[in-house]
Amino acid sequence: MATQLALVRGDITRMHVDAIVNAANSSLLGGGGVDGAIHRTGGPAILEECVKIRNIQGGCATGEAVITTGGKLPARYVIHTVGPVWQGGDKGERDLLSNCYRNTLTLALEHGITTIAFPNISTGIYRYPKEEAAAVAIETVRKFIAAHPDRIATISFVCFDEENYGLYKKQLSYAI
Ligand code: AR6
Repeated sequence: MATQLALVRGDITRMHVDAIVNAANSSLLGGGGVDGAIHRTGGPAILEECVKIRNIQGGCATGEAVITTGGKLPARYVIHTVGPVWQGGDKGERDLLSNCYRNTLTLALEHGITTIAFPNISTGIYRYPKEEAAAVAIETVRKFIAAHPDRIATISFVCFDEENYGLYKKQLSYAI
């Protein structure tokens, strides 16, 4: 069973998958954008688990990932990862964003997750240029799949805005 890459336009909180990914901040206490939408729709159980994780490890560093329940979401789990704030591109942003995708997928494998949906991490409030962010996301995911063949059934990229959707559509059509 080869891993499928899927492109979806819409709201990630509606995805019926094992896990959706949250573009969180290092406090893990919620925020705006997709983070706000996930906590609003999933309810307080998600924040309760985030607070427990904070109490154990003091939040989540940029590029790292943690897992909680999906609460009332259709998804069973939420994997929270913290993307880099764009600071011009010479502060390690590329590697940090790549770490988000790789560490999230590693955590997914550890939990037996076979269907997972990513938002366009860092491309909203954190201002990472969308075209570069899409390239990092797709390249990192493709490398992960190649290194872990047949472990994950479907990886969806969920684009909330038209611009990201168009960029992913174009970039996903290129051969590996
Ligand atoms: N479903 C899918 N994608 C969404 C949704 C949604 N419901 N809502 C927004 N997006 P952002 P960041 C897209 O700002 O840049 C928070 O306050 C949005 O169009 O959510 O990583 C956190 O707590 C954009 O393409 O995350 C952090 O403080 C993408 O999600 C900070 O924002 C990411 O935009 C993280 O900033």
